[in-house]
Amino acid sequence: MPKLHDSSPNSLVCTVLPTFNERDNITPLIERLLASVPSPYLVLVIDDNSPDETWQVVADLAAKYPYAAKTDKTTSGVALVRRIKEKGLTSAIARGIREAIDTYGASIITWMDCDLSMPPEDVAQLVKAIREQEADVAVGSRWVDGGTDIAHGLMARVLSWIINHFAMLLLGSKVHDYTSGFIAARSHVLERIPLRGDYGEYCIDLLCRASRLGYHLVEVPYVCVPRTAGESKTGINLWDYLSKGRKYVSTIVMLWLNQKSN
Ligand SMILES: Nc1nc2c(ncn2[C@@H]2O[C@H](COP(=O)(O)OP(=O)(O)OP(=O)(O)O)[C@@H](O)[C@H]2O)c(=O)[nH]1
Ligand SMILES: [Mg+2]
Repeated sequence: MPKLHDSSPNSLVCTVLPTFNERDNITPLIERLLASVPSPYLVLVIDDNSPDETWQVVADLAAKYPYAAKTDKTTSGVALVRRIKEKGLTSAIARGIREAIDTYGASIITWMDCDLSMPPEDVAQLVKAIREQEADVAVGSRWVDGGTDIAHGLMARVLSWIINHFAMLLLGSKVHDYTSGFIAARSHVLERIPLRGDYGEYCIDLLCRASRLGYHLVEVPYVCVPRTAGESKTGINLWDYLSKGRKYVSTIVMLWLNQKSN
């Protein structure tokens, strides 16, 4: 499929939505995305056969808003990948990136949590940062002016502060929210830097490697708000946070030790 220049307003933007048991969040999330991100635009859900049948809700939305790029280049729509045998956040996003590029020819790819903690309307701001500030990667950031986190308690915010300051100390302070998970990037950047890891540590790894390769990273502030439906996959107690935090710390240390890693 021919690729239009990344910055062209006619080039395809694709938002990859990794879902596991997000039945009550997915419809408002997708409808708010479709209402706020300019066409041509594709919402691509990668669901890991959720027991709550999120995939069925998405299949209905894909029938209601079909993505018809082959016949109409100005269209917006929804598509679904239902994975039966695979599971995991990073591999789900990676699958979405691959489909977005290979199947649909997207030139800008974004992704986010599907718990409505990241305001869907802010995706348009990330895309704008890529198109208008000529960024290669736009990072939704809680920890720059205008951003904050009102979703998490003190313990989670303190741990996030410690991990992000540790990352800035060892990996550089071009980014203040290494664990954001709310990203837009040009496709060629993602083709060059495949995601690595199991969970949120892929984000630290991606942002560090993109920065080391000289890509232009910009941060766009966003306010992280509480999930109102469904359950957190990270959990809420100290043990859950420490077990995820341990992977984040080891990722930072490995990247620091392998300064030339990319
Ligand atoms: N496809 C897929 N998606 C997943 C998997 N695990 C988590 N997700 C999705 O990844 C996103 C992040 O999960 P959340 O439950 O928000 O967890 P979190 O952001 O780490 O934790 P909170 O800070 O409590 O929100 C959500 O959209 C989940 O549905 C998985 O194994 N497969
Ligand atoms: Mg979340």
